[in-house]
Amino acid sequence: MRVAVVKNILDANSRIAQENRKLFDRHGLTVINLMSSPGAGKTTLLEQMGNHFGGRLKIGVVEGDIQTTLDAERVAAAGLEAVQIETDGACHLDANMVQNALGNLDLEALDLLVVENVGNLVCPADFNIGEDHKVMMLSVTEGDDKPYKYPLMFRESRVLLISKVDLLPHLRCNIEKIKAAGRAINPDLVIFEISSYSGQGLDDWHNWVQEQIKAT
Ligand SMILES: Nc1nc2c(ncn2[C@@H]2O[C@H](COP(=O)(O)OP(=O)(O)O)[C@@H](O)[C@H]2O)c(=O)[nH]1
Ligand SMILES: [Mg+2]
Repeated sequence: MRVAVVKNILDANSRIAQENRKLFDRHGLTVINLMSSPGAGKTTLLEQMGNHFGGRLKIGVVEGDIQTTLDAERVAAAGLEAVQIETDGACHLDANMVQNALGNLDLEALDLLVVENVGNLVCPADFNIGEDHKVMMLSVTEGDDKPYKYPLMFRESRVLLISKVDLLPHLRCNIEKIKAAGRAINPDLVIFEISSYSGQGLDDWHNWVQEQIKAT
């Protein structure tokens, strides 16, 4: 009966995800679910977004980690309104965890909410949280074969951020191979090559984010 159990869990999750979605819509809030393996550079990018958007966009962040409040502290220091979920072992955020965290944010005051999911290239792709866009990050240090090995997240995502491109000269990573494999899995994938260190590609990413902000 394992199949039935899994189906029930996903059904319950999508019901709560719909509730989250209604709440986000009521507040005119754009929501991004940011996913990657541990260490791809999600929190560093959020710090960059804090610096870039400054007073112009009010950004909230839900941080998901198995343990610690370190990431929430980092993004709060960058001027973002942050709340931390400690999953205590769970490898992804589900809609219920996000719903419980939302009470700690002033949703009406926010323009954008970014949920930094637990570092994991597999499980988070299975769980809708009521987001508008799934955005995944793959750093060039992870290797150019990863779209083939972890296709679900590439299929589910609207955007692929290929991160840490400043490191390319030191690696044997073929970025064209990542892009071709990503597009073979998901022809609609929007791809940005970025570096939070050098700043390469961040303008294009910030422009894309700005375009997604709902008119209220
Ligand atoms: N070379 C390089 N390192 C980066 C970049 N972005 C993040 N890092 C480093 O990668 C490590 C993990 O970054 P972090 O943002 O915590 O990753 P997260 O686990 O996805 O949130 C840290 O040492 C960052 O300084 C980048 O664009 N280039
Ligand atoms: Mg992080």
